Amino acid sequence: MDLAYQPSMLDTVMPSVGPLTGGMVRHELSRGAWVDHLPGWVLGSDAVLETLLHDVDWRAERRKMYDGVVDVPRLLRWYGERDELPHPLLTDARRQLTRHYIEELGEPFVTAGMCLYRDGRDSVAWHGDTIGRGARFDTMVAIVSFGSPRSLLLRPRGGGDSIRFPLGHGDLIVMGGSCQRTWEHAIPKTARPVGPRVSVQFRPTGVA
Ligand SMILES: O=C(O)CCC(=O)C(=O)O
Repeated sequence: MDLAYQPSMLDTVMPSVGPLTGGMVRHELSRGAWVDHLPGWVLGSDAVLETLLHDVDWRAERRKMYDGVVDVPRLLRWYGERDELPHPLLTDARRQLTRHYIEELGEPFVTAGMCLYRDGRDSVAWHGDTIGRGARFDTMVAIVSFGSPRSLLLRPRGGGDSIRFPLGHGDLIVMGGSCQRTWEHAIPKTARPVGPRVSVQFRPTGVA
């Protein structure tokens, strides 16, 4: 698998996360959903991306569709509550997110779901994270993005205009409130020549 990523000449610092206050902007959506967006939260993202691309045992999945079985167009890896994350920056990021949101969320972020979009043909279709508690209760999903910029689209469940958030190297987006059950999100395919992108999603227990 060729996962060449052009590192940034300026991104040579040790991986670290910045403050979660200041540059973060909350976008109130509708029906109690909101999104917090903080571009450039992680510094030194090249080193983290390098580890994610080459040290994670990415898994391909297949999904039943109509009368056939198709490849899921992205690779996946799930880290449970007790699993060691592949880069210490991610453990620190999860800790900082928990510290920042604990009053509003009422519980820590514990799991880390990871997706590798190898190029612009990889994508995820419209969905909410409603397999677990997100189907019935307000919750949060915090996503840190590494690698080539891709767009995260959000639209109200049942129809309506979509909103686009560009997610670049080291950017943070947090979907909160009723977002998983009243809105849907997607990463569409793109014809632009893009390199790999890894999405790291932190969730509380029982949210998937
Ligand atoms: O790639 C992303 O940032 C979004 C991932 C996502 O929506 C999911 O895996 O449920």
